[in-house]
Amino acid sequence: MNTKLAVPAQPGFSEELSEWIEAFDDVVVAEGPEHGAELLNALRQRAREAGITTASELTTPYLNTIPKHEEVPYPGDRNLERRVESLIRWNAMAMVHSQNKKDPGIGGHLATYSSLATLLEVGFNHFFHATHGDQPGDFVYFQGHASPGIYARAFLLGRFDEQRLLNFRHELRGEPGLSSYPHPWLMPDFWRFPTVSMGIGPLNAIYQARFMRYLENRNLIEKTPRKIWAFVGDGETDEVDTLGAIGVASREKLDNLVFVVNCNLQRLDGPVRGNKRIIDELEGVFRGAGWNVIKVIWGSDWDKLFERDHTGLLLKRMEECVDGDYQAFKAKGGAYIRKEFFGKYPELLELVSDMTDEQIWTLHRGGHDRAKIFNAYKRATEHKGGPTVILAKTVKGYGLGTTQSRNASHQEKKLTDEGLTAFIKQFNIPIPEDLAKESKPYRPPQDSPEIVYMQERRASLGGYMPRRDVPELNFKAPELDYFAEWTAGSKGREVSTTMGFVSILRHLMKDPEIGKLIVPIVPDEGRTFGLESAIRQVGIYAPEGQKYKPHDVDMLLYYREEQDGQILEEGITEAGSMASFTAAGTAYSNYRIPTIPFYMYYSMFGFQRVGDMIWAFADSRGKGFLMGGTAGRTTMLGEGLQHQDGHSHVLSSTVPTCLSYDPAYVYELAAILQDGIRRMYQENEQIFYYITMYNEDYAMPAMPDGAAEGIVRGIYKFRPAPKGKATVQLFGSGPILNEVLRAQEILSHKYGVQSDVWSVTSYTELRREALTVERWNRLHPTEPEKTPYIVQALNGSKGPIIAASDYMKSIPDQLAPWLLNRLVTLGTDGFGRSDNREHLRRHFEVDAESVVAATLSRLTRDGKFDAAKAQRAFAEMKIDTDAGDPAKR
Ligand SMILES: Cc1ncc(C[n+]2csc(CCOP(=O)(O)OP(=O)(O)O)c2C)c(N)n1
Ligand SMILES: [Mg+2]
Repeated sequence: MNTKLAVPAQPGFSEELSEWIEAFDDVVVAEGPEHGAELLNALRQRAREAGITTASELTTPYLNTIPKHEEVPYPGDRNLERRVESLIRWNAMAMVHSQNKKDPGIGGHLATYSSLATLLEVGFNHFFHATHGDQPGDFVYFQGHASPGIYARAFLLGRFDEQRLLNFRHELRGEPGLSSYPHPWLMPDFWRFPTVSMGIGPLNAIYQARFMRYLENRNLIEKTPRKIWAFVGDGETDEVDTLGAIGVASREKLDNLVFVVNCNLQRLDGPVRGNKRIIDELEGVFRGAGWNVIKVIWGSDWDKLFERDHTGLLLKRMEECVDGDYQAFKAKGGAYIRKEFFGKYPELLELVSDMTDEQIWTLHRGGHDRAKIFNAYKRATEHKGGPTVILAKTVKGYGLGTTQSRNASHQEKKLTDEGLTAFIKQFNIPIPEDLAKESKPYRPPQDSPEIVYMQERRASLGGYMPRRDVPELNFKAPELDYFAEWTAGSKGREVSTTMGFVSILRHLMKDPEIGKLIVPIVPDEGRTFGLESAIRQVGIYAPEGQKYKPHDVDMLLYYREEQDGQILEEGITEAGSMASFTAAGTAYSNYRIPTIPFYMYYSMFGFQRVGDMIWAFADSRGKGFLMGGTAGRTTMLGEGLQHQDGHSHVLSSTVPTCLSYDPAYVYELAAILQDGIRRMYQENEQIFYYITMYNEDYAMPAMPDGAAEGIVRGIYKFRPAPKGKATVQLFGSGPILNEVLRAQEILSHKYGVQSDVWSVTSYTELRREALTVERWNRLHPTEPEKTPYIVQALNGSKGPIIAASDYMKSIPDQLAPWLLNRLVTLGTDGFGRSDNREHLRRHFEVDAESVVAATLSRLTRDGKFDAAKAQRAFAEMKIDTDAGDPAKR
């Protein structure tokens, strides 16, 4: 076929089709490739109108998305920026290297940052705004393993001195250190976002972008052009968390979001997609999800080769190679590339015949080329109507000599002496060889052109980054009497703690001061928790409003979606909901708006499902309330093994800043919420709450006088023995408190045993307090001993303690060290079952009769109760003493 296009068409088309192709070629030659694209789009649209289906392509040729002729010139001083970058590279490498020399095994990474450096530098010099006027600026989620480069940059800017740099991973030596990875908990004025658990960064970034829009649409913050940048590893994209929510970003048109995937083609063990090309795969995935995709594959030095190649073979060869080949090219040098890549076709060999092996080896990938990166970032920031992903091809371990592009690159922490001296030569670091071998950090004087340039660039973008704000909140929490309606009890009406919570939440949302700050979050479980009225009250956030007429519009509680709706109805995604909770729970710092999130969810699908995100939330110094609904292994009836949660309190106890509560009554809940809002937002404590809520209805008593302190500390006496002095103490939590109260009656009336009943709202907080006191006592053996609260509370109480919980026995057992062999625990260890509460509680041995049986059994062993009577009591209560252990069934 005769064509004027440089690339010949594949042979084998019929004569008629060849004519069509020729006509197309003519259009492209005469009017340019854009016109060719327009023509195709028009044809595709026409086909659609005619009902003709064509397979649409999600991938484009293995080339840069932005063609050379559309590039704008680079605005920065390339020479100076290259020198700055080299200095950062040196210091990042030097700090990791020297730490591992003096402290073998301390770790750190060289190869991630070395692949990412230019991608970050273009951002730092030209894009990452620290502020937008008086508003906070862009947010950047850095790849966690690239932290050495971020520290090295801060060092050059004078934000850290050399000693601090050399305290990388030495955080416990009486001097300020540098944390291994981005941890706001450890460096609260530096890092904003913990990213190092792969997948959490990109997921949180998407929901951060969405939350920013939420705050704008609700007029809580100004609309600004600020962006959220997430730097993501190509290996990291295998985490479901990384790609699982990309549809949210396009659906909500988040053009404030830019992903940069650092496609260095490698992960920890080896290639990400040895047999394929990760960039093609990601292009298809993101484009399919509606993202704007910009590929930055080839550096400017390839442009000349493309210009000279009139055969189309260069692209053909590029598309024949897979990532395993590309990795080998960068590991094995120019001669190898000449032979294996260009050598496949004589025409390609000819193309590079005037280049040395060295020149071939250093042909750059797009992710190491400032101009290409700049153009991609520019397009990304100007793109309207949706998120952008930049797929940048880089070299893992770039510039690290024999460490470059090897399967083992990720784990390398040191260079050889030769490697160090080669490094200073390659990157032109002006230090003598002997200091190079000591891997001495190097910072030129503050008035050197490099540092002046860096400072000037950052000043023009509003200041240093990363940086985390720690603003004054000036927040006044409501007093307890604000919750009087709920501390007064339900006057005999049977309600659940969940219903009580929802009515408190609605009350809070109506508050003229703090109402607007409340952020209710729910993963398609609103009806489960009775949120219909709240939906009607404040609406569901929907950036496009409600474009349809809801079928239930005539009803009082219709499904109301609003552009400024307050409820984040996330759909079935606990991970997405947790990401929203994270954005809202850290807004006090990120946006200087102390939003108070309440995330209500099925307690079973919380800590065990998104526990790592909750850990990151704590690291982020997040605040707010996790409300674990449908809680309790025996209270959540009917749903069986996968739904009945009897262990989330075990998991929540592992998070240092999480305060866990298991209230029985609405007044307890009110007291905990009041105290929580006060501590987090008024006292500015860096804590958050996990509170379980149940769906069992019963009459809510009024708050006993003086109970408030005990409720928030974890225990108070709810009902003393009915007749005379108690010889037994009964502990109950959540709805099991009612079983315990029934047990108290049975024990008194039937068996003449008197007991006090205590409500234990938090075993975990009681244990933490006791541990703190115990530690103090241990460290101060000469001072008078202090007494833990649990011991003080029980002072003077008599007899064994029978503790019953809808959670595992290990929850009450947390207090065993302070209860001196008095404690007998009943809990719900084992897999759940589908049945009603009565049967479930009998099965798990936490019903009133089981509490009575446990009490009589213990008294019998203590010689305080007659054995034959105990046996009769067991029979009366139909206790099956041969039943299998529920913990093992
Ligand atoms: C959830 C999780 N799993 C595993 C790791 C351990 N890990 C750290 S870095 C890494 C490889 C990263 O590869 P990639 O995402 O491609 O980043 P690169 O370093 O290549 O830029 C792994 C497996 C982790 N940090 N988090
Ligand atoms: Mg990688």
